[in-house]
Amino acid sequence: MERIAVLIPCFNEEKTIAGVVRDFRRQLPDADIYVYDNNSEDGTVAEALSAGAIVRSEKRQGKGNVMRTMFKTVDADIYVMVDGDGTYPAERVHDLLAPITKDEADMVIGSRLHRMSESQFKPMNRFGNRIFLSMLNSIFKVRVTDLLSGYRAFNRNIVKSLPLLSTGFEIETELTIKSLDRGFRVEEVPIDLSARPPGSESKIKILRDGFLIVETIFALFRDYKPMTAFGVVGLLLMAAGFIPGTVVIDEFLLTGLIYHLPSAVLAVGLILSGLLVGFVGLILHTVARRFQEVDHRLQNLREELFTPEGKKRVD
Ligand SMILES: Nc1nc2c(ncn2[C@@H]2O[C@H](COP(=O)(O)OP(=O)(O)OP(=O)(O)O)[C@@H](O)[C@H]2O)c(=O)[nH]1
Ligand SMILES: [Mg+2]
Repeated sequence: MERIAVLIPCFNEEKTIAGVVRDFRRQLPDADIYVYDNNSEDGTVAEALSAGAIVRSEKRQGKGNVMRTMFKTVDADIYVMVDGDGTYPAERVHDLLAPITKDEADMVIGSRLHRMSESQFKPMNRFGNRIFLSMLNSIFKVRVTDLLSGYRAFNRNIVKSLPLLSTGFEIETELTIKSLDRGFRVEEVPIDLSARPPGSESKIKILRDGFLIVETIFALFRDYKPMTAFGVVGLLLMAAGFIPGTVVIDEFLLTGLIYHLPSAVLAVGLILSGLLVGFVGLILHTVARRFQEVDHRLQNLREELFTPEGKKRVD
């Protein structure tokens, strides 16, 4: 019998949280349902308790902070993560769980943007999602359709081994990229998103959270694909250096002399900077590779020492 934990990060969701807890209780009668409150100022805690959830609190504000605490402290075989705003369909949880229980995936994303989904997205959120997705798909060649979904299922292995650092809404981007980079099996299941009920408030601040997500994508690009990130900048610098460079070379070939000394200095400077940046990329690439190997060995070690349920293997 596998222990399932439903994890609900929550901040001021008194209107909807009780309904979410009850819906999941109905679908998964034996699961432990955790509501992780983050300094809510309304009746969220009381509502969650009255609906029968296990309520825990996290002082450090932000969905990322809460998720990291949940992943660290909650003990289960399978994890379901869902928002507390009642916008994700609880009855679809079985479809999210199926690939995990059959051991066909490590993480299943409930995709709101799948072509089979009929989601009630705010136009701005849909637009933002599309932009981030095309950035990510072009950099990392991932083939997910919903990067930022808050409805996911995980097995214990991925929950306990991903090193997550984000504090806010950028955690979902980090989660997706780090899972794919480490070779975890990621699947998507189409789901329909409904709108927040009237009176409940969105916690997303489009500008601030949008910037944070872009920043996260760039940071992951730098750390996980350094050769490409630095290589592109290096090539651009070198290409820029060739512009004054050709003038000088042309002149030298024609006259045997260099009159445009500043152009020559500029060309050399740009090309050397480009080379330098390129080499930084090469070094970081090698370092990142070696860390990937260490990561892989740690993962193997973990599998040798612990069962998938997290019990120590005895010899
Ligand atoms: N614990 C905790 N949860 C948060 C925080 N900010 C947001 N959440 C929760 O994260 C979930 C997602 O937040 P939402 O505001 O619904 O974000 P969204 O789903 O992307 O956007 P909308 O549904 O359109 O508002 C909700 O359950 C929120 O209560 C926070 O600082 N701490
Ligand atoms: Mg929401």
